[in-house]
Amino acid sequence: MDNLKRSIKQLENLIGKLDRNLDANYHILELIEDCKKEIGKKEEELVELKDQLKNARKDKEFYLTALNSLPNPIFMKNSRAEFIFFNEAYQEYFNMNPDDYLNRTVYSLEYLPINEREKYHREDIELIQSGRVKYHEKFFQLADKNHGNALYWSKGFMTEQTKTHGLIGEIVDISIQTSLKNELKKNIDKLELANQQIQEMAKLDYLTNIYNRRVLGELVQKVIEKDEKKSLSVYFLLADLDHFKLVNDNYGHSMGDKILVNFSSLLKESCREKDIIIRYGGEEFLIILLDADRLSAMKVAERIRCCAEKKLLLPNNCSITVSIGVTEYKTAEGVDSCLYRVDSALYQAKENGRNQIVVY
Ligand code: GH3
Ligand code: MG
Ligand code: MG
Repeated sequence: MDNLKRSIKQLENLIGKLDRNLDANYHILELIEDCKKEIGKKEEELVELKDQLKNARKDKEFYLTALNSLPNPIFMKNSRAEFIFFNEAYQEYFNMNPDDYLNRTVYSLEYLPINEREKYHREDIELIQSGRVKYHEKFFQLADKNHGNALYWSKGFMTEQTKTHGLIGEIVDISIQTSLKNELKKNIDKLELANQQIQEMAKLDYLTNIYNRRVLGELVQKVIEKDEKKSLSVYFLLADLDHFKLVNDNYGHSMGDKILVNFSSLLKESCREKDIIIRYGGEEFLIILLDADRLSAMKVAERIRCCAEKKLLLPNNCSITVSIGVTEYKTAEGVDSCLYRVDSALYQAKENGRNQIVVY
């Protein structure tokens, strides 16, 4: 522009010195005028371009500042899948120097195994071409040498006017959420275990530590149904300590408790592991003999009765006796109906004078 102005000045000087015909001078003056107009136009265009450049720089700074203000690591790649931008959060998260990676594709990152590099590069190219989005959870080696659990998100795109392809990605660290989730899972597991233990404890009698009658509904039905498939039968025994009220009255409640605990041990000793012993009421105990027959059930009942007579002794050496009702559980009759029958048998044993067994 300055050169052009200088040339015009020289021309004007020359014209002043020239002694030629007027037509030629006039033509030159016209040319000079055109040039001046052209220069004016160019000057205006230049001012406009300078404004545009200033605005573009302002915009660039604005968008860069915005991207750098984001707390999450952000990166961008060009149409050849080469890194062209990392925000400050990215540089901090990975403790990296952008100059080491700019204008390089993931394929050229030697520290990654070759098969991973190939895979990621292929993915990048595919996303850039298709404009698709990719989203997955990933473990990263972090600046402090720890591993960070993060959500990795990236998307290909194309600008509308210039049809330029690119890719933008974001990393959202979820290490805290992951450790909270793991912590929560551990606590839930502990709670579930505690809950199971509570449920098991709720089935036990606080004094004798054998089952209480809560198990009747669920456990007994289940066990009986399983045993029904066998050729041998299930037998119900209902044992009730005789004149137990007198024990409490004469020796106190704690002596009564002791007898109840001793009787529970005695029952356990007299039965097999698979049989079910339940404290059915205060001094009433239900024994369910699995895989038994009439003779074996009577033998067990008699063993219990004998043991009580011999071992369940009071301080005055008198024994506490037990009356027992015995009955067979009939296939598919239901627990309640069997209980009714065994209770009747027990009642009969009491009626007959106690310290005996009655089979119904
Ligand atoms: P029967 O021969 O007719 O069965 O007479 P019994 O005295 O044994 O029967 P009764 O039903 O009249 O009395 C039962 C007693 O058992 C009354 C109650 O105080 C006592 N008992 C029930 N549960 C407990 C307990 O947990 N501890 C103590 N120490 N006594 C209990
Ligand atoms: Mg009794
Ligand atoms: Mg009773």
